[in-house]
Amino acid sequence: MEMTFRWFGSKFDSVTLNQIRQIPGVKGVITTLYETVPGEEWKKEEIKALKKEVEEAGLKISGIESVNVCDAIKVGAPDRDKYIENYIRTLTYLGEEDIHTVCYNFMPVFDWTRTELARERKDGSTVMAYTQAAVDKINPDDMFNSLKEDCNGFVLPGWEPERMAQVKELFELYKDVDADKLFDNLVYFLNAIMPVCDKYDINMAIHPDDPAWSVFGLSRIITNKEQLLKLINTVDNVHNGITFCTGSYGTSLNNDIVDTIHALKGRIHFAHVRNLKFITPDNFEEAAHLSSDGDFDMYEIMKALYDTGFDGIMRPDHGRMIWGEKAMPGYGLYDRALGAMYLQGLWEAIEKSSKR
Ligand SMILES: [Mn+2]
Repeated sequence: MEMTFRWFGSKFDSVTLNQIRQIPGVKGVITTLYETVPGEEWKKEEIKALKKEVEEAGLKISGIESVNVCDAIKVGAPDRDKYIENYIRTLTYLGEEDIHTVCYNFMPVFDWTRTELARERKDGSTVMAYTQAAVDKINPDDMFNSLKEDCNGFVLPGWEPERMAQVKELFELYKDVDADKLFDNLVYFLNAIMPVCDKYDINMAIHPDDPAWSVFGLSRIITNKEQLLKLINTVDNVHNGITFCTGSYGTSLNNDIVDTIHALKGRIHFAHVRNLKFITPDNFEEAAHLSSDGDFDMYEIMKALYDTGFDGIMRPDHGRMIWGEKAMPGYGLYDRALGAMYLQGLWEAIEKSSKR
């Protein structure tokens, strides 16, 4: 297991590479070219420059999160092959720079959805939260505006203002894309990119839909064990793998996280490990990573990863905002650093006790 830390680039992140480097055990970052538009081919020089910046700070690029998949590919538009070609060239450049893990998602219109970005907890920390009742009340067009004030001036991944200005058009684009069609389009995309992934040993790692159910009537296809098994069996190549995000699968209390990790043995390339606290089954908030602060047994989650031989990259996921930090919601330094240490502590204990 390799512990890493997500970093959005010096132009977008309040956290610096030097700070990340001081978190014990963290040697690599998960990053991206944040300004690229989905569908666009990444520029080789920009990848090289990013790599150089990270390496000069004494770190390395452990993986990319994300190379986003554009809507033409997701809806299966007539011109999708052109965009798949761009994606393949991007993967080629990443492979040439010795980058071997790429996270992506196949969610229509909205990336992850939260209804509050700064819910205050008893201890004064703030966390992102989700209430189905709030989603049911809101018009999707207003979703972005309702969150904007709480962004602390940062651009949220998947919620870029240019994209959110076109929400109506996006809904129109997806209106005939049911779950079967979306799945077929995902398979078409994966089959097209597997040769380049084989050539450069790139592990594609799909991020689950968050929350793990349909929001605003849009199709969701990566939400549970059955769907994941269907995906890895349909494109049965080790490079077609999973980002196991506990805070996303865990949004549905019907999902057995530990059992799902066992079922996906060998195909989890990237792990996002975080905890949730449920107020009711459809009202939850993002807790600290510590088991007792939320509803997940983090020891059992880490043990399942260990027992299935997980040797990929891991990162703490969304953290609380604490100690007066002003950062992108979910992506401050302090609580994620605490998370990284806690998860490494669990891992060390599991590893040592299993070798006794
Ligand atoms: Mn995640």
